[in-house]
Amino acid sequence: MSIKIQLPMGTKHTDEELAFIREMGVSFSNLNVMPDEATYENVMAVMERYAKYDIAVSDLACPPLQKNASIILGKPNRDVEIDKFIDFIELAAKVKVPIVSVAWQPNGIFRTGVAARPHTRGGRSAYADLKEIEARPVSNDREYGMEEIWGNFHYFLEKVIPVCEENGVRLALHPNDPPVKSLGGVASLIYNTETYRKAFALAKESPALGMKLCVGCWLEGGNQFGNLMQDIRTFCEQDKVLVVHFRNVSSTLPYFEETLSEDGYANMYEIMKQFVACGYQGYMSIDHAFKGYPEMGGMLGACAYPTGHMKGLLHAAEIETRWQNKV
Ligand SMILES: [Mn+2]
Repeated sequence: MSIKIQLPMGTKHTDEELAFIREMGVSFSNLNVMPDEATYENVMAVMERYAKYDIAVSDLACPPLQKNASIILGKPNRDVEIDKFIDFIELAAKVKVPIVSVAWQPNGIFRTGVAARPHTRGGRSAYADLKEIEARPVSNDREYGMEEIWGNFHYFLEKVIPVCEENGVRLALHPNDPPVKSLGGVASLIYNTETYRKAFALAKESPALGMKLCVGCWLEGGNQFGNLMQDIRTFCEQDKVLVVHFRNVSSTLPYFEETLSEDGYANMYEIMKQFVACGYQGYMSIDHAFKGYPEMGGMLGACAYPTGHMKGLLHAAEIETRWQNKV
């Protein structure tokens, strides 16, 4: 058993794209399903087609439910949206995919832009300047404070965790990105190790709530987020890590660029070795790639090099760890 490499995928890949993914030796996909496609028949048809290319679905996400402003901000229609979330969990169970994505980000990820910056070798990549982000007006009708946001999360957990437990489905909770206390006037749920612990405690330590351990977010926050190496060990030991986002950045906040794995400030080989040493056997993806070029495979083409680099680091880490264990 080894760490399982995955790619974020949609439902409409061409045969050529699926063949390209198979050639990379990537056997798992984090499948994004839009609400109008979220039926048993549709998802099964996609999974059966992908299976012909030896690609299994490791986790499901429905983007409008994954980051749902009505649920997160406690809007009057939140029960309707939570019911849709519950339907999606039941769908995941029916198609035998045991992980569903969630991120408590009503306004998505905050970045200043996507451009070629000093650390990206001319590639167009996302970057964040906290000064610019903090100067923006509120993103919603008003500001939402910490207690209210946690209250809404608690309300969601009480309805959804029992359904997850009954169906054998686990939620993979991603941090708020960038990991700061509030974004666009909305208090962030997860911006450090302590807030993850608080979330797990609120779910009464149910195995139904796990995490997407986004190395990128940890690195953006640096020590403000937590001790990455120690957190990898602790959360692996507690079986909380369902998916890893293996991503590097140029520096910690207040300014960072999303870089190639080998160009950021962190030593990604040491990080990979820590996952291997901790016996992590779940899923791992590059999270984000550069913008790519339309005539060179677009986003999928842009994912190929960093995915290959990540596989190389995994391969080397496994050999080195095995060798060390023998001596
Ligand atoms: Mn991430």
